[in-house]
Amino acid sequence: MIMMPDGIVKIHSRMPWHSCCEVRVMQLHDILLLRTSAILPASYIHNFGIMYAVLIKERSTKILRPIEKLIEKRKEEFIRNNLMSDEFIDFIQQNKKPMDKLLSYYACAIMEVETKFRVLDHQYSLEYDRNPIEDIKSRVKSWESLIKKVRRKEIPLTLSSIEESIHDIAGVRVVCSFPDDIYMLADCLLNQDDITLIEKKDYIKNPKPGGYRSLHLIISVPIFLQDEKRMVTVEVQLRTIAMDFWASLEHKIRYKKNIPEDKALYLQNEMLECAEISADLDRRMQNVRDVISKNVPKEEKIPFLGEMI
Ligand code: 0O2
Repeated sequence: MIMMPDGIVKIHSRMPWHSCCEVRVMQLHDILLLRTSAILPASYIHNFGIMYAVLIKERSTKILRPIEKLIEKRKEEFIRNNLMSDEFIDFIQQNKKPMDKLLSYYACAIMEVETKFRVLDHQYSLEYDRNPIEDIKSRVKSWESLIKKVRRKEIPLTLSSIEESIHDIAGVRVVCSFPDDIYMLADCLLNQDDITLIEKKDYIKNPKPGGYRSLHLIISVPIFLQDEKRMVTVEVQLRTIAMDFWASLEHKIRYKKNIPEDKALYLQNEMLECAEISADLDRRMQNVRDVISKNVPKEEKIPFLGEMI
């Protein structure tokens, strides 16, 4: 069912509803009473399977109340019988601790990767008197979005398959000053002998169709526990301030679900154009910096930590 402007509801269906003049569309939280404005010819409906109806905003309390009560009752029964059952409570108790443990490994891996970037930023600022990193934002994927991804990708609900198949449970986002800094930092990270590159996606050289730009690295990093060394997967996203600005706003807009169909295309084109403008801004800022750094004499190299001893 698609909500059109001016209250028209477009229903895609193969049902021979042409004979009805009243259609009830039931949703869990809402019941809409629809009435066709005109009975369409049967051939039209059979050929295209589409019927237009006018949404009448009247709600018949007589019909709604008993149905709403019934839905509430069913919901309560479901929760009581399934979510509050002994079996379900046992399942949660058995899996919660291993799951919490697994997520804590990802939190440790984030600390390792963040430290690596902070060390690089520190060294760079000592050597070149500027910081290539503007900001580092990290997160362990929330339970909710992890479960959603497991469901979407039809991954078996076991810890080992979650660990194997989902690579962005730990995410580190590094916001850089200039595009060149992205590749410089990525090379420095990947040259470290404890880092293994699993996958590289360069959405800067090959932006996504919507305009998204970032360099994604899926890496494996060791964490050292009391009596074991574990390799943990981390997704590193490297982007400039301009790329981050665009992606953050696009993310917010994308999750606004009620964008009317006629505006969606306009917004898509606008976002694509904004992505081009911000990429151009990055190129120009990079160029300005290159011009300045070529004209300014290189400062005397300051020894870094180990070199001073
Ligand atoms: P969140 O909330 O940031 O975690 P995947 O689904 O990860 O297995 P995919 O789609 O190939 O497979 O991964 P990709 O393309 O590397 O994208 C993963 C992440 O990149 C996303 O995570 C976003 O953070 C970011 N991303 C990718 N495309 C876009 C985009 O078009 N716009 C924005 N704003 N971000 C994007 P999640 O899990 O989608 O979301």
